Amino acid sequence: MGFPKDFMWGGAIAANQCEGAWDTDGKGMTVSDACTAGTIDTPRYTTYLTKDGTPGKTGMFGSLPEGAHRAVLDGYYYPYHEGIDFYHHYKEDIALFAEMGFKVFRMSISWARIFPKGIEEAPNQAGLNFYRNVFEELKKYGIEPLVTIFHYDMPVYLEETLGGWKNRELIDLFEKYARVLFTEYKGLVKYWLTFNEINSPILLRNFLPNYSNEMIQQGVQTLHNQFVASARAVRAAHQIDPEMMVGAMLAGTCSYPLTCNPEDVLANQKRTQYDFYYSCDTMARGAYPYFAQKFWDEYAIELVTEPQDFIDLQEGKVDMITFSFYSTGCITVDETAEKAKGNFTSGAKNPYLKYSEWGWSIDGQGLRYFLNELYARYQLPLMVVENGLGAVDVLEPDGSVHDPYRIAYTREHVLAMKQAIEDGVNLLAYTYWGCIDLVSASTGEMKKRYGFIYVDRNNDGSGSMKRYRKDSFYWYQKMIASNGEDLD
Ligand code: BGP
Repeated sequence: MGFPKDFMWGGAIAANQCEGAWDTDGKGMTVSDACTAGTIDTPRYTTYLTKDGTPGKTGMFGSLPEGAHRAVLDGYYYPYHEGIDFYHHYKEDIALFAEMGFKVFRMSISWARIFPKGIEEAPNQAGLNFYRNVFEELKKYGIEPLVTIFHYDMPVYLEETLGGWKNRELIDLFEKYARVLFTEYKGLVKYWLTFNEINSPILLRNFLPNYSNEMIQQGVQTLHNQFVASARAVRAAHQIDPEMMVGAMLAGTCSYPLTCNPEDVLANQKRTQYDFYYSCDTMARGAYPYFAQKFWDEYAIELVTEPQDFIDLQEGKVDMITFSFYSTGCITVDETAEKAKGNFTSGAKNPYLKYSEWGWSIDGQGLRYFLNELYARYQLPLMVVENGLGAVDVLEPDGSVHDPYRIAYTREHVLAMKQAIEDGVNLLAYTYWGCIDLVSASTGEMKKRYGFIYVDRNNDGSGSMKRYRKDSFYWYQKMIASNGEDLD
């Protein structure tokens, strides 16, 4: 028992949070490039110039005034512009991943490196070459790439000129982009994920203050268009190379009822249906679930669809289900219950769990529970493609970093996966999030570090970009060598 011999251990990153080189080799501007840095207490902003050239800013999820364009302004710091400069350090970084014994490496492709605006006839050769070089470097060490096609990194042109994912034109553009990738990297990349945390547009309703009905309308339409785009990509991948396996990737919004009050139990069931199963059922079963109509009615959603969409959804069912899992939440009808944060999980504080420095709960057993729930429902192979602890690390003068908290977090989740496998779950892979320190998506900080590898880079952009092995690096290496048995 325990982990199967061919279990894929590894790590995960995303293009915008790592690559840097934001305007190099013909890459177009993406929405990430106009995102400033924040902290746990101060928000990140999107900066812009209005029609008449006046500079302005709005919250990361806010909308721009009519006619304004995202712009890089003086006086702001944009952490994604340089990231951790993976663009120029990938060989060194991959050598370190190989040293830890990675079998798989999850990364994303930036659409704007391949199609700078998103609408060009022909792809940008320099962008295609960059990713080819990365995949070939991985192959040199026998590391399997697991590639996310869209990870929160939209070409600005598509967002501003076409109106983003609420415009159905993006479905065709995405299919074209995905086909280029499948054709170009056939034989090099077997595992693909279409959209990172595809359920996220509707999750925002749970915690953004001022969340309007118009926003949920847009969120649900965005999701529909992305489901269809994803299904078309799955079908294309199977046509181009039947060996390819394409997965859905969702934010793993695992939650419990806060109490055994049946009202809490029902509230949690409904939350899970809307937040997770609505998306996962559609992608895995090829049709919207039975409660979708109720969800649309509740928010007075007017969904724009075409008859062919439903055929596409049926023909483009995913081969596997993958998800991010950081923390769990508690749902209750009691409005006075103490609130908690989390990665898209929200709700009340769980008195049985510890919380990270950024206020996210730590819940290894939750992962075992969630894996069992998903396998029971879908009987499709699963992958945990994001899981990790963001914490403040100290680089000692001798270049070491002592991070027992990260080892403890990872140990707890590895053990939970082992138990889930022993329960009978078919789990293929584990890619620890932020296996090398990177820019945090929610806060834009470097200080919130996930890595087994420390990157000398600070919140204000200072630092040498030098890489250092943390204590967790050696722990993960030893754990992989024992295929999940040696957790000391
Ligand atoms: C997920 C995203 C990742 C990653 C992670 C950790 O939602 O898919 O891109 O950043 O969360 O979040 P953060 O960086 O905010 O700590």
